[in-house]
Amino acid sequence: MTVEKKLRTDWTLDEIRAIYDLPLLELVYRAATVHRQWHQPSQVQVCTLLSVKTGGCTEDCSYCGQAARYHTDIKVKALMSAEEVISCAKRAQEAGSSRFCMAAAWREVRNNKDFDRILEMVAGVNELGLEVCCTLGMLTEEQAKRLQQAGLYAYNHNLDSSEGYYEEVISTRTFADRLNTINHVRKAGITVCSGGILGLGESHDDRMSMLLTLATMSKHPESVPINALSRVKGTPLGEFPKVELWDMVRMIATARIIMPAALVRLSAGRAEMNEEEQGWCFMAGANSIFTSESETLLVTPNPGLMQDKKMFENLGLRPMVKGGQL
Ligand code: SAM
Ligand code: DTB
Ligand code: SF4
Repeated sequence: MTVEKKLRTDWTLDEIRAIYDLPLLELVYRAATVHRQWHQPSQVQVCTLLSVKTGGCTEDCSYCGQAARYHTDIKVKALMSAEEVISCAKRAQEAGSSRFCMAAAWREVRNNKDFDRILEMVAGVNELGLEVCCTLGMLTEEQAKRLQQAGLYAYNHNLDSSEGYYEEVISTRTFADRLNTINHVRKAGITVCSGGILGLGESHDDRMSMLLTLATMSKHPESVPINALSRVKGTPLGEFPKVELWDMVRMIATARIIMPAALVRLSAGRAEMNEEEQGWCFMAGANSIFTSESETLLVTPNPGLMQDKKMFENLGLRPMVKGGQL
């Protein structure tokens, strides 16, 4: 039987709610079915994440250990050299990664020497044959174009939460600022990576509303990271409760059903999950993870490469090759 594969960008909140509120096992079954219609379920994209500039950020994102205003133990690290970053990307590729994401603790990109160095990194990583991604804060359309010309494949810019809850979490920029940057990225012909975080004190309605914003963009983001808050001592959310597994599973499954072609990335939070828990997330339609050589995402723990290798073996998963969709 051939299944009609159609992407919808006209979802309503009620339709999303009807999916999100399904009994959990029914929801997972439906998401796993959609996953199999659109993807090879044994393939998981491995995206290596590197913090190229760490800490000292001027923003007040209340979840983030890199915001200068909170008293955390994080060590500030200036922008790395292009050589260091490119050799890290080479090692990631040798370890089976097909995508490389460079993150900087910046509010926005400025047209200066640091940006020139980022462009050099993008070109170097692209030359290796990896999908290159960056997450550098806000961008103008002009800057997005320069990144595209240097070889940037994807830009990560998360909505983080719903429009309504946004100002409870961040006061130094707006939800509209976020959407503007995403539009600049789209206009420059770069693929969009955008998702959010669970565990910021938001309601289920906020989670559905964030999914609605993503799923009604004129084009769905090509990748959707779902992060569980990684709690950092000293931040306003440092003592918040751990996100429940079933909340992650529910969010991933709903994202998979409403944005079937996207790579849904099981992002922050894996260090606090065992293999069985992560297995549920893959069953619910997650098909990408972040890995890192340093066993940290940016400043919080992430499983090591050997641990992930063992998990892939146990779950019958293999790293996706570049551009690898059905
Ligand atoms: N500074 C840039 C920005 O905020 O757009 C890029 C880097 S920033 C660390 C990238 C994303 O990581 C944030 O948008 C947020 O979704 C996620 N993130 C940051 N801290 C997190 C935490 N403690 N737990 C989970 N996700 C987090
Ligand atoms: C995303 O959605 N998650 C990554 C990446 N994009 C840049 C970052 C997660 C950060 C987790 C907390 C930390 O280590 O700072
Ligand atoms: Fe800065 Fe990004 Fe952290 Fe916000 S999430 S404080 S913008 S590094």
